[in-house]
Amino acid sequence: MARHRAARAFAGLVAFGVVLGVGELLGVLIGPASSPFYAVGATTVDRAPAWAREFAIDTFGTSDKPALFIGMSVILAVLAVGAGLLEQPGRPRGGLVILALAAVGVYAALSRPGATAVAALPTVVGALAGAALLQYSIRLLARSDVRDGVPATPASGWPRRRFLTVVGSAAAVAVAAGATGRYLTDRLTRAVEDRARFLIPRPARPAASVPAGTEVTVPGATPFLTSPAEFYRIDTALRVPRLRTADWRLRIHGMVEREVTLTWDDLAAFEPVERILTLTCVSNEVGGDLAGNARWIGYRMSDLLARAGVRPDADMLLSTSVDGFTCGTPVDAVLDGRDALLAVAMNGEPLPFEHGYPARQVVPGLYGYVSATKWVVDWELTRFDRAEAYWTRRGWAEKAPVRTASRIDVPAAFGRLEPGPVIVAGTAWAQHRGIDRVEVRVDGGPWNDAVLAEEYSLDTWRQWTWRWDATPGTHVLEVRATDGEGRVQDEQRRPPIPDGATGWHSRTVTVG
Ligand SMILES: Nc1nc2c(c(=O)[nH]1)N[C@H]1C(S)=C(S)[C@@H](COP(=O)(O)O)O[C@H]1N2
Ligand SMILES: [Mo]
Repeated sequence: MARHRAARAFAGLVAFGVVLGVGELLGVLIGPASSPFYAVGATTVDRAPAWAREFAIDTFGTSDKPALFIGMSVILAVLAVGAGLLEQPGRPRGGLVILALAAVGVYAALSRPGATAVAALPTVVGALAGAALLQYSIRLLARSDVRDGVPATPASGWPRRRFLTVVGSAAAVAVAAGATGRYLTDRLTRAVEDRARFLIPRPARPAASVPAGTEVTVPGATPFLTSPAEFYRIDTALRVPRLRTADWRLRIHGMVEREVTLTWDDLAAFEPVERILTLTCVSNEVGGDLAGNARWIGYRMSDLLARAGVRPDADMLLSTSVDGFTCGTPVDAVLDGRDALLAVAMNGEPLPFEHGYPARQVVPGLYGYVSATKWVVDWELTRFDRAEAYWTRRGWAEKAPVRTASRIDVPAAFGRLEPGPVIVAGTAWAQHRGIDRVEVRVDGGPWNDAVLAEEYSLDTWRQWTWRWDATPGTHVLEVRATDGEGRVQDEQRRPPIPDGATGWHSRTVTVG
């Protein structure tokens, strides 16, 4: 049995494929969160320490999920090859590897939000099928070596052919089961059709128009409105939830006068509004691009909450998404008259699935992790001294107003410029306080006032330009903003954890 290394490795890979494929297909019946691959990935994301999340976002950005999937696949492939090489007729040591991993899968599936005992089933059935296949195929391989006590000759090739047929068909079945599982999960939810038929509510008045001069016209500058393709995406969802409006509910409960559950049709009773609002992520590094500005249509969160009647001693709105993510927003911020929205449309379209279809929150002035729950289905009125939200439990601040930030977008980093006049351009934000001043300096020299673009509102970012007479040499450009309350952006360099990065953005350019 020292022979056939490649064949045994292949048998191991196929056995693992069977575990995952069968798990995926059974997951259709029991719920997509019960498929072992998904459950382990999602639990990894939820259990990851804060530094790991920052590392993933810094390294892979919005591709952090594909990166996790690839990482998991590589680890599984190595283990699968190992299991294949370990397995022996009558001694299913590879099968034990499969069962040990299945225990991890079962644990993960059972710890998904709302999981019941049946969530273990896809993993258990898949693992038994995989382990059985591995033992059977290794026996076939052994028989191709020795038949009736006589060493194999080329003539005794039938068990080997049998091995190839069995393992080959199992591979095909595993791939088909996995693909069918994924396809059915998407089809059964019918969310794509639902979104295609979605009727965007029409606000009586559109958002205030964007005055000329809000957007700077320098090539390479950040557009005032972010296109959906450019809008950053940050969330913990390994599979984007696919929720139909017909299945959507918003349950408002906890410290309220009367509990209410709103259906999608109930929303029609509320007044739709349209607003342009800038959303930013606490994980954004100084100079980073985890910020976007969009045109949102939705309902005032305060209108919806009035239905339930918020009791005066509640200070936290704990919102939960359909996949179990939670967010704690100060009740004050939702009720103080700012445009805190339950948004249902973004840039004239139903929300993209990745951005929260069919409904998500947008609250000006607060980082996304404490305010912007996507796929939101539950609002509990509670208190900060009683409840803790997803990221707070993982070491992030319980409250997180957006910090004043500014960024140089043009010229590009480490660009080469001609001496003479150069337009430096960028953006700055301090949502709900506004930007009153932006200054730029060169090589640590005196600060120069940048020209501010037109202010759209306190809740949106503000573009700026500054004309620089560039002289030959290598130079460092730095920027800082002052918010609408007269406070200058914090110079001290701090990492995003626990409540947002601080420090001035700088860019090095070479002239001449
Ligand atoms: N359900 C859910 N909502 C969520 C998150 C999440 O992980 N799950 N992440 C939040 C964070 S950290 C941010 S910054 C914003 C990002 O919104 P976007 O992906 O639409 O840009 O969504 C927030 N809402
Ligand atoms: Mo975020």
